[in-house]
Amino acid sequence: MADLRVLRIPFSTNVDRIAMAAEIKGLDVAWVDVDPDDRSVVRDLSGQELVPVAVDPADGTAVTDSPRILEWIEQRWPEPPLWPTDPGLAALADVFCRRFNDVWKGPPNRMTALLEPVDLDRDRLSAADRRAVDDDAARMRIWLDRFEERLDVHDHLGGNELGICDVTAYPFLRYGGQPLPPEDDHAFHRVLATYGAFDATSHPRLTAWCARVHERFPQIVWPG
Ligand SMILES: N[C@@H](CCC(=O)N[C@@H](CS)C(=O)NCC(=O)O)C(=O)O
Repeated sequence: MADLRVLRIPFSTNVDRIAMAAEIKGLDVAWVDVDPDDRSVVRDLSGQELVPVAVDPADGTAVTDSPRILEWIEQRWPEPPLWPTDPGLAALADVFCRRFNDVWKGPPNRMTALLEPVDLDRDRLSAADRRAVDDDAARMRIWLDRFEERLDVHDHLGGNELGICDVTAYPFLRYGGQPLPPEDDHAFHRVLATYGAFDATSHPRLTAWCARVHERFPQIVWPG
């Protein structure tokens, strides 16, 4: 029997987090591919429609929401740890992840909501919406600089070891540093690729980090 079952759809950033964690832990995952247009199986199992959903095959427990799934995986399979073993560093990692999920994701989500109906053409927005998009674009640019500064001190976002901060951020940040596969037409991913773009000249450490993490998880990146 697999260690866990995970419901997924193609090109899901939040599913990629679980794939990275499972790879670090050496877990055997039974992936269940869900039709993005028919979420009934997700709804029946978990009472909501979003993926990932992790299911414990032993007792059928369904866990939703990638940060909660990551915590559940850490508790269930503690070795090797995703969080730093030092309690102070573990608390800082929690702060980083909480901020990433609750704050960093805000701008690209808001921009997608505004830009998707106009085919990502900023010029077709009202003046107020254009201003909102530009403000969020500026936030994304500033935060790229913060990640770059963070990587000046350490090789990974949470310290010297690859861990929960990288698992949390990489599936999103990578869109800014790698070519988008032509078959990935998610508006959110196009927003990340356009407004979160960086390269070896603008952000050399972030680019090197992206390449390091990509090398560690070659089978996860760009599935499909
Ligand atoms: N907070 C949730 C968000 C889950 C989420 O938004 N999942 C996306 C895929 S990455 C989804 O199912 N979106 C609905 C859709 O694409 O139709 C998590 O972190 O797991």
